Amino acid sequence: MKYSGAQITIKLLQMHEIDTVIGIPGGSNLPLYDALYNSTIRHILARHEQGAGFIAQGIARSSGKAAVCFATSGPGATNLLTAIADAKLDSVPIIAITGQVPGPMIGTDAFQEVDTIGMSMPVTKHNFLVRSAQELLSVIPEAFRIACSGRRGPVLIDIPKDVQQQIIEVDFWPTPVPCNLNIFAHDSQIEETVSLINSSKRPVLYIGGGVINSDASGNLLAFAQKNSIPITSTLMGLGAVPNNEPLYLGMLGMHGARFTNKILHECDLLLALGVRFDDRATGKVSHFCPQAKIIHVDIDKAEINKIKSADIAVTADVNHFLSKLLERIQDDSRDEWISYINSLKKMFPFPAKENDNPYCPLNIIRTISALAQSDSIVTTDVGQHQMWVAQIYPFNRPRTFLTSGGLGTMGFGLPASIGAALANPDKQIICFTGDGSVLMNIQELDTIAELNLNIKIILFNNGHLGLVRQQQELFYNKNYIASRFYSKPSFCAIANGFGVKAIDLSGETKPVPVLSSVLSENDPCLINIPIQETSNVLPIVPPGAANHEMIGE
Ligand SMILES: Cc1ncc(C[n+]2csc(CCOP(=O)(O)OP(=O)(O)O)c2C)c(N)n1
Repeated sequence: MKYSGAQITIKLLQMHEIDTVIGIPGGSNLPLYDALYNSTIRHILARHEQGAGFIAQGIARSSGKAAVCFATSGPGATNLLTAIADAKLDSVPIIAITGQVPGPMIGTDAFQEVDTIGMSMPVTKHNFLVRSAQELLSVIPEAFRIACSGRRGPVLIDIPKDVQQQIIEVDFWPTPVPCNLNIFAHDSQIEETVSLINSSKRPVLYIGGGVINSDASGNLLAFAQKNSIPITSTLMGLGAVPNNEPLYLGMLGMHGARFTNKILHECDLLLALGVRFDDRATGKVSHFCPQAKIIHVDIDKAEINKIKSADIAVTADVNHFLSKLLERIQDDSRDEWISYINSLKKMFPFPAKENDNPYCPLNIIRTISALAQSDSIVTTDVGQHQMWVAQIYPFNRPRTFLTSGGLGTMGFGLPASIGAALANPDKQIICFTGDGSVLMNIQELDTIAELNLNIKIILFNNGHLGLVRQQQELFYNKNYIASRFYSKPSFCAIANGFGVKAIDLSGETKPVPVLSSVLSENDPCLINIPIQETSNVLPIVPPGAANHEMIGE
């Protein structure tokens, strides 16, 4: 039977179980949209391609499966780039399909022509410029295989318009290729690890996004509990360990609790699983865990020995590694180490001072988490609100905290919440954002209104780019420049303008009943919450300092 390149693309997406595509049409990808018209795939019209990329990320991060976004050539493709770079740094499998000017016009500065391949090369795991409709039959399955195998990541497929329109006879359809996660440790590495653990008196598990990506939470917990090893998590690993687990130490690093960083400073063995020793986690790297031997396990060989040399370096799937370790590790209660840790927790509690102001940021987050459905998915933007959520929200399950970790992209939260809602239609989505970040993709309120999604946007309104203001206060002699908003936009009026309900808590002395009522409803709502501009995220590791030198409460 005869098919156009566009029809081949759409049929292959269906064969890869893609039921939703997010994007914006334009001249160079209209044949793809025309093929989509006759398919069962649902199309979500984003209001900006960056929004489309983050909506796709929301689907991929919350489901663990690849998600697809579309953009036209030129500005459509450039608008996607930030979301693609963000996916690269956080290992998120998205497939970005861009239209390109027809093959014969490539390189002529044609209308809406940019070198999408050249620009996306450093921010994708892989990219393809498709030269013929026939090539699509191998490129699309290969794109899915690459995005989901090993360390996941974004793949871009640039399809010139003439390739989308080319008609060919297709007699044979390729079957989807299974993703390859079968990267296993050698038995000798497991034995060496067991022996290091047995000889350690003060071990700590340092876990990251790799634990979530390899679905290793169950084995991680069983292993940690069997041998009584405390666990600390990076921003990307939050949710992998239930918050109420006694062995859990919370997040480490720049805004971790003081006791967590102290414990790491004193540990004699660091089991680093699915982490990349990011500077936000390690602080001054030469001073990170100075007394510890290091076992580093990651599916990406390039991460091993990149920042910190490992005593045992293992390129492997973390879940498989933990399952083997669990078989061989002995029961141990580590009474001395655990009671020392408990004494440190008491000596340096987090938060240092309790505060009964309902508008204190940590209290707002506590209130929301108590009122939200227990299986809610949380997204954040980037700034102080993101760090407060990371510090205190009681995450209990993997894939319930979606945040821009590596790239730290303001504008992530709102569109990512749309993706989470699309992939989890029965769940409530809570998006914590700031008055700076929300403006960066505020147009997606229109998408939320159109789809009537169960998203609650919790806007921490401090009239500032809060995290920048905080840095200027603490490290730039209070030279406040470009961190204050002198305008006072009505975010409620803006939300209403898009058709989204909104509530303003300014002047509300009893916010809890109001929040309780709003969170019990199923439609979208923006909640504007005034917070003091002087609230800071503490404690904090000053730039260039070691984690144990953190300052603040
Ligand atoms: C796209 C982008 N531009 C700039 C920054 C630098 N930056 C980091 S946090 C921040 C302020 C965020 O302000 P807001 O969203 O209001 O959150 P708050 O810190 O007040 O909670 C800025 C400008 C960034 N992370 N992303």
